[in-house]
Amino acid sequence: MAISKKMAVLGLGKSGMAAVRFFRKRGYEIFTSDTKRFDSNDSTVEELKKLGVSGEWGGHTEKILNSDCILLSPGVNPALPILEKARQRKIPIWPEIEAAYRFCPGPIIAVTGTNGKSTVVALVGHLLKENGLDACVVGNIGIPLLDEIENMSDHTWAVMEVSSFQLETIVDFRPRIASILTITEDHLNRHPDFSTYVAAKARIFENQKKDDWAVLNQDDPIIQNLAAKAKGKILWFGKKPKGEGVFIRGNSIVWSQKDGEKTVATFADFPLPGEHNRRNLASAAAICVACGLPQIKRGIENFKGLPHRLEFVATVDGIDFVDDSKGTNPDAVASALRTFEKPIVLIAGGYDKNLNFKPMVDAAQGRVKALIALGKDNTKILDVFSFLPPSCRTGVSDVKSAVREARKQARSGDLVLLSPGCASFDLFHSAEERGDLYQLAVREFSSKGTA
Ligand code: UMA
Repeated sequence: MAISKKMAVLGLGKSGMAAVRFFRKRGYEIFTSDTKRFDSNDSTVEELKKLGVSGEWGGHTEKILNSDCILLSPGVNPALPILEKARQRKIPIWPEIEAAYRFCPGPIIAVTGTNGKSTVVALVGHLLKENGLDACVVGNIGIPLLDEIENMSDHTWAVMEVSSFQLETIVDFRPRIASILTITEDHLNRHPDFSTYVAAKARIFENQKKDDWAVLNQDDPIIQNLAAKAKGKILWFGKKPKGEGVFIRGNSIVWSQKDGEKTVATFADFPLPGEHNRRNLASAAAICVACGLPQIKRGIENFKGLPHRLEFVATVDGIDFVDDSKGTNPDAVASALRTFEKPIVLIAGGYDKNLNFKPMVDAAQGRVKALIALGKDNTKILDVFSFLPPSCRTGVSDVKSAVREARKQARSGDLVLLSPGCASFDLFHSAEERGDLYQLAVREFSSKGTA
């Protein structure tokens, strides 16, 4: 199906604006719609004016139905009543990644999972480039594919992080390689239940053909169950080898096939800490194998981790401060906590996505000595950490207070870890802003001796 020339774009963040720029340049008539009330001098409005694009602010009205195709930004819930009307009128509704897929000149590697996907796509992109292939890293990591298409050729691998929000409304989106890394609870404020969330993730290989690859985590029972739906070839990765696949064996990652084993990579010089990062490298290696790179000769040692993911900030009075602001679900916090041997003062909390905190509370036992709850409403998180004495549980609603209180609880040799297990939208614009403010507060504290 060709894309219609009359398009409504819902949501004017990164994805929506990438779509507006891309399709306007190609002569499409575009109507934009956003729930936010933009000021007339807002830079988004200014850009739309320059592009000659009209729009409505403060809500999505029936005006969007006067189009032949509706493009959704990931943050827009496809269950909105106005979109139901669009479906009744048989107006196609596509996520931005569907449109991008149709214009993408090169093969797509799509990576999803509850945790690890940004690190894995960054790692795969880096390893492909270091080993002589052309690649660009795009998607939920923060760069819409539509923004990169003009820089790509048919030899460029689009290494794309895809979220459940982006996958839930795909139509023909077909990645050459689809990978699911982990599935645990997340985003239950948007998806009605866990099984709907899992079903959205599983759509990643729905349109694959028999020569495509599904690269799947063999250690995750939910992903094992989904494998029956894969239509392409399956390449397993994991810790406990069962059959053929790419597995962790001691300090190596090996590709095990019927006719023997080959070493794909070793962990010897891998700079990222933690068991979960070993799994991230194994899954990246498996994806590289599926791309036709059976041995990773370069790039492991010089991979820089991503900002706000176990990012070391400073040591102050013998206390290490670490920023894991992108740890936005309980499972991510559990992985972060298991990475360190030192006693931890944990800064956690924020916008609740209706998730069960049990994984982080289990991992916190014997590791976390004090909790600083950072959020607008700290009731739930303070409550689930009730195994700590009241003097070791403090609620705050700004980052400077969080750092100050954490410093009071910590002793030399301890570690202060910001790993919220929640979204940031109650107090911040984004997880990045939360992490940046934390790093600033730690640095101010280290220079002045006070937060
Ligand atoms: N909006 C509406 N109607 C709605 C909801 C939102 O008009 O019903 C408007 C908002 O007012 C705002 C705009 O939509 O103006 C924001 O759009 P968006 O939320 O889709 O955000 P983008 O800037 O387009 O960023 C999106 C992803 N955001 C979400 O999935 C919420 C980014 O992932 C992604 O990096 C970017 O596209 C590029 O692909 C962020 C994220 O939090 C990092 N992702 C979730 C996660 O990783 O946990 C899934």
